[in-house]
Amino acid sequence: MDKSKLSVDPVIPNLYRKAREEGISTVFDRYEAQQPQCGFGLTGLCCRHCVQGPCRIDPFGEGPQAGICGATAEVITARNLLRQVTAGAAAHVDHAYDVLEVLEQIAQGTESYSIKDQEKLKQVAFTLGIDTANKTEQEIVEEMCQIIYRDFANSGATPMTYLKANSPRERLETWEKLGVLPRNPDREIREALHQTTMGMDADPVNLILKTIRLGLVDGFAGLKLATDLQDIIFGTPQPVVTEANLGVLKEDYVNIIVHGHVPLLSEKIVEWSRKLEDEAKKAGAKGINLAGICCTGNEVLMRQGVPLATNFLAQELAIITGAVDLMVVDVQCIMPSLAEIAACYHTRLVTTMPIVKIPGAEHVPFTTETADEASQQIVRMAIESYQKRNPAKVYIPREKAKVVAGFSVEAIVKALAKLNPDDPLKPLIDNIVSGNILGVVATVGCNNVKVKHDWFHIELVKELIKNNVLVVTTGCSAHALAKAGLMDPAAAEWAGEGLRAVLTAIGTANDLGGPLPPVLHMGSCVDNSRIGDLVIAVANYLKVSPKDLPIAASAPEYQHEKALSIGTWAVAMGIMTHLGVVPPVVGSSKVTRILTQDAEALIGGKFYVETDPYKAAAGIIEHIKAKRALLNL
Ligand code: XCC
Ligand code: SF4
Repeated sequence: MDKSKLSVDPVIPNLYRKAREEGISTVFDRYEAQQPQCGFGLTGLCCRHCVQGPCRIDPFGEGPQAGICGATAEVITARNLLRQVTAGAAAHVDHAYDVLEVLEQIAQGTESYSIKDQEKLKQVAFTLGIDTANKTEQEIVEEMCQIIYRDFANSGATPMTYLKANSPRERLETWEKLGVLPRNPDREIREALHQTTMGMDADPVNLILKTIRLGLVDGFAGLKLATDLQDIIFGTPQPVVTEANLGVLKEDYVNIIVHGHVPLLSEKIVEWSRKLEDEAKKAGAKGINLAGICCTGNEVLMRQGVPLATNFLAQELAIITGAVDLMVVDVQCIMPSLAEIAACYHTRLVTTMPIVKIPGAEHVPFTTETADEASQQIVRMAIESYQKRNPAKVYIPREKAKVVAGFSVEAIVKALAKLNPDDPLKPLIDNIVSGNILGVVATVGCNNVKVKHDWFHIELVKELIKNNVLVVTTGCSAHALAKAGLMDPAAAEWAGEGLRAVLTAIGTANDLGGPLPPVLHMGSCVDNSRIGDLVIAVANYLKVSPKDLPIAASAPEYQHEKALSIGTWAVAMGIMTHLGVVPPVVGSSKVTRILTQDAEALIGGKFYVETDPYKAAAGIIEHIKAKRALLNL
């Protein structure tokens, strides 16, 4: 494959060449081998929901217009989308549930984890209506777990408590009117799978409404729940200074990469890497160097300042450096190819979860009970592995960028409070009103090999900040922007005049000796809930609905089903959500029209599909201006 087409990340071409020279194929090569990809799949017109199929609908109207059972293009595409969104929601809810179980174990006295953020505990307790006066920490945690477990046990029609407690009234009313308020999240996931089996729902509108409901399941029983509980256990992020890109690997250190999503594992690896530093030194290394890939990378970056190694699409190339002594993974976005590639080097690949095993990898079971033991074992495995590193196979790129990150809502409010201690949101709102900040856009989501790696994220964001749009970011989008230097305060130079003035004012008030970066890193993909919280806070302040704000979301290079469910949640929140990759629904013009047009009148948000970053930026800016006009700004 032509190297210049792969990525805009400067480390990729050399590593890709190294892989080729060593006879290793990567995601880029396998993508090429898949061409041309199936047009029925691309447009969502293939159904395999029963064994009479697969059935395919001819998008050009010449061949079959119905599956064997009679399902039409609109039924098949809507059903497929609902299944994808349900899978995405299931991944996040399962993630949150794992953290919930640990919170319960903390109340029961486990020694593996503890409560790090009492403040957040109280704040979440308050939202859930728990009276914290005269109660011990343990009692509060116990009561909190009971309330949350009740959501999962609820067998009736009562909407999820966690959603009700965290949503603005106007949104709740809109969702109720549409009949999309979720009940027990597990039940919604089960029902959606049932609803999409053969011979069930054949009404595309009903299927799309269910899709929105599953988006809300993700937003509140997945994202919001996971983030809140993780903050309680591991602390709420505060600004950190660190670095991003594979240049953070170090030649004379034991290099450990954490990859996956749930901080239950990665936080422990951070802890034990620090504690076992001396053992690494005894083994001849200068110490232990940790770096992160994908969202678990974001989690330990936000809370521990651990540098980012790289994002989704370059996970294999991290191993190709020959300098990774061990990569430990938990769940989600882990390419099965890693084992085969690690086998070409001294790199040890370690899986830890019962639902993620990869032939060729070593498996160290990780549970709350074994957390410390397993983490020590893994770090020691890395130290052993370091001694087997083959210097002849090592190539560590030099590139890395400075990163200022850690912008939880709490951190943003704290920074703004330096400008106005009594009314911290006011400076932000005033600057939006005055037009210094035209609007706010969240760029989120993955890399997708169909898009030149990181290119869409970076080009879109450069256009936005140039036009005074403040950008907040999470996920692999955050990695892309970090690597491109957009989280270096110096990048404020690329911002328009109004935005730059605001960033400088906040930076100066906080004694940063310069501006804030124009792109604020708000965390992992579950941390999209932080963006939701910020949106709700601003909307409440202005006494409007989130749907009225001059804001938008964008997933420029998304690939995962989780991105589809997050996007659906954002639309349900009333936010226009741009997609840079065409979703597999265009086989039905009706389904496409509902998602990209009609949805707006129903719920305030809609999807906006545009595969050109410059046109997308223009479209988003136009949307923001229209929203400003409606608010008389
Ligand atoms: Fe995975 Fe979360 Fe997508 Fe990156 S952004 S490819 S989901 S790691 Ni979440
Ligand atoms: Fe074909 Fe209908 Fe079976 Fe789908 S459910 S595979 S459209 S017969």
